[in-house]
Amino acid sequence: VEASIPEPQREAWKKFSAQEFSSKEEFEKEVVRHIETTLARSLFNCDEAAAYAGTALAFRDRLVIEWNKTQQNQTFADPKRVYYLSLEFLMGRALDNAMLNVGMKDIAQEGVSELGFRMEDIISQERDAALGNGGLGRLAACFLDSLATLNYPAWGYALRYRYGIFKQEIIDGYQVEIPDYWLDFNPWEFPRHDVTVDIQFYGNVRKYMDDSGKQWSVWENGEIVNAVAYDAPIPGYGTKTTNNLRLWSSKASHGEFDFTKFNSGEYEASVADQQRAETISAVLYPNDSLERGKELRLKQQYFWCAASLSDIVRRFKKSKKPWSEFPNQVAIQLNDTHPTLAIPELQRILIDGEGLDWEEAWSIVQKTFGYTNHTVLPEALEKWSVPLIQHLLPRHLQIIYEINARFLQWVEKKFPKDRDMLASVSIIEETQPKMVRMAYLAVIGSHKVNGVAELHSDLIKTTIFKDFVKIYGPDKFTNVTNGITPRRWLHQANPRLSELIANKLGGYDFLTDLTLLHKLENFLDDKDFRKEFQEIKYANKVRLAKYIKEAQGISVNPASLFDIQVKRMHEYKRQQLNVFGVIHRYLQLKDMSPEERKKVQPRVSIFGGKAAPGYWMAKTVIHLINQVSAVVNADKDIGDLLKVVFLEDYNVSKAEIIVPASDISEHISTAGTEASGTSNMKFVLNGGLVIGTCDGANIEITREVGEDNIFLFGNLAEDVEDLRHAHFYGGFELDSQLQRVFDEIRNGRFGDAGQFSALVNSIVEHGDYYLVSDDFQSYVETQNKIDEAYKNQEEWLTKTITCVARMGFFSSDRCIEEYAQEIWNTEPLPPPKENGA
Ligand code: GL2
Repeated sequence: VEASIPEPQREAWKKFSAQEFSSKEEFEKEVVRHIETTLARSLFNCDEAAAYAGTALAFRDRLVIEWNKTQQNQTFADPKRVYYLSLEFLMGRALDNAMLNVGMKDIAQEGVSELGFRMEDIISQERDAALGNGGLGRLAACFLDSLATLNYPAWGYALRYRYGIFKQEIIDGYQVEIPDYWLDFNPWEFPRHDVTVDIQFYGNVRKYMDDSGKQWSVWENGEIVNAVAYDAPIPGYGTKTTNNLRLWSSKASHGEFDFTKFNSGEYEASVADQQRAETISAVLYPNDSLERGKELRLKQQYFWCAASLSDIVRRFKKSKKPWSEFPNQVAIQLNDTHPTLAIPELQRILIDGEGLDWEEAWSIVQKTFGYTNHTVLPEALEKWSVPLIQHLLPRHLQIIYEINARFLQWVEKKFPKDRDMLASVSIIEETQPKMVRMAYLAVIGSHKVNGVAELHSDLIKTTIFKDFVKIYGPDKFTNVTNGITPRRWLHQANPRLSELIANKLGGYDFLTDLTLLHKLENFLDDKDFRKEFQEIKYANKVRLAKYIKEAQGISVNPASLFDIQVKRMHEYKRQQLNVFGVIHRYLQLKDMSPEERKKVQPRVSIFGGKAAPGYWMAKTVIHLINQVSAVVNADKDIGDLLKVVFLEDYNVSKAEIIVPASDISEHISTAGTEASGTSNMKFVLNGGLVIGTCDGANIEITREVGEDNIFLFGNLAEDVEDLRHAHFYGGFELDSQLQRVFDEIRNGRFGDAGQFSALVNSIVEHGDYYLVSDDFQSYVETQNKIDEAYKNQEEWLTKTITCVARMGFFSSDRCIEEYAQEIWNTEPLPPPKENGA
């Protein structure tokens, strides 16, 4: 308020307030101005990087103007806000998205061309904002796009990692990790040096009684680290709403370094303190669906939760509303268990800071939080050791124990004398050392818990949270099937298809109401439409083929069937099943006569994905794929009949080239292991068919597109336990085709066999946990069906168009509406109508 300009001077402000460019000429003027003044370059030394910077800064100005207005409007209206807490936001590039969302790409395209550049070249100068591992982080990014597009007052909160997910290089067939220092030039972020929070670690808890006899706890003598906010604007599509993504960066609390220490000769110590503080937000943990229990990770989690909550509470307090109103003003969604410490942290703020009594505070906490579970994999369920939390966050441990004690007392009343029940739902696992089960704390501290696809949401109710369903009843648990934003994953990645659809449906309304796609079924017999649809797919394959040539030096024929599996490398996702299938195909081709080979459908098998640096088995699969690629691609007998490609460094911007180019994509996880999957949705929306297991969102994709339009195979989730049991106790007969694949691997046909023995043995000797051998035969048969189906190009085309038409359900806009209604109880706040608009 103090910084507000007094009324008499406001006239000048209004008169000179920043304006948005609205024509090509104004755009060019802004670009040139930024290049000449912000960057201090000129037409004599303007390379593509500078042209990107100028264009980005011109668009940034536009976003900032709308961003300020949105924030002012929200401050004024003070509606209930949504806060999405996610340790990962896999945003990808921002410029193209900004241009399309504000609807100025055409103008910009002409503008940059008049200035001597091509838009594609400029766009590709941008580095991905890669603050995430995979599906979970990309989902958060899609949600931000939908929240802004639907005008929800919403904030994302995360960490400003100095290093995002590593860059992957393949050297001699092996993955090598290169650090991703992405902040060299990032025009999209705004440091808010005035928005800082002191975050405490370690120390001890002291209890005292005040004059009125009230008991207080103070957490003191800790180490303080500073959280500094960095904000990035999130523009909605077709609306002026521009939301905020706030990233926290860690800094030593005493600034650069401690001058007392420095002056007393402890130069190194003072610098070391500073570095230790900065380490907290230095790096994204590169594990997908895996927790490793490192102290620094727990520090990251608390640092981010505490900074975000302090910010949220500060904003709420400005409204001067009573605390009982907090859950009517604030909805906090926990993206997985990573932000679970926000639960005891809010309880701590309310009781230790604001003096509320326990029950009142706890009821506010429970009403405020919602928790999304993203996995049932045991290795991904977070547990932190009690001694570690005791050391790092002593007050939080007390609060967690108190939450648990009160919860167990309540359970005891409902289920008297049921010791097993108490042990099974206790937040504390009685192991040595004791562990805090974060998922249980998240369930107990939230009013709703959701899974991310129907099967997954059912599974959590019958497995990991079974007892909680008994305790709370089924209504606490719900499903919100994942979705994707059609802006990035159709309009931006596949502009020609988006335009074709717009021509047929009479405009781009489908981008904000994806169910309108169903009208495409009316054009199934429209010859021109079909032809153009097919041409676009072909052009997208040509584009990918060109990229493969440039990036990997491999020539592939775009007329082949493009079979793509791109996602994180993980045993449960079963890239090994795919590569064994490729080897099998290769061996069959080798067996054939030249006449027989003529009948074969040529295929390109494309893989891509990163393995966690410490995940040895996943790295072995990458190595095997690369070895197979080398052997097959060099085999003169085979030629174009089979090509195998491992695309290096799969990320969001590469996905935008890869996804529109598939004929078939693979989503072949062991049934019951992939919570949802979201790339399956992206591929189908772009006119590719799916080979998949009955897992995650594949099941709902099948419901929507029809069984005839998807290639399902493999065992069902309900059979997995028995099959595993059978492997464990009975051993098994290996399918002869898979046996042959293993024989060829073992005899060194794909390089040093010793490298792959653990991989093969995991199946033949160690119980085949992911049931590769059980599903191999039906996988191979299904791939053969695909070859046959692909030969009938007209029918194939009908299938692909039908699939696109039936993908309306999978928009992330639908997800956000479901969250808003069933979990957050929030309303949109559309931007005010402007004068003359
Ligand atoms: C994941 C699931 O594995 C994936 O199936 C799901 O689509 C996404 C988003 O809900 O979440 N869970 C998880 O821990 N990671 C995922 O990608 N890393």
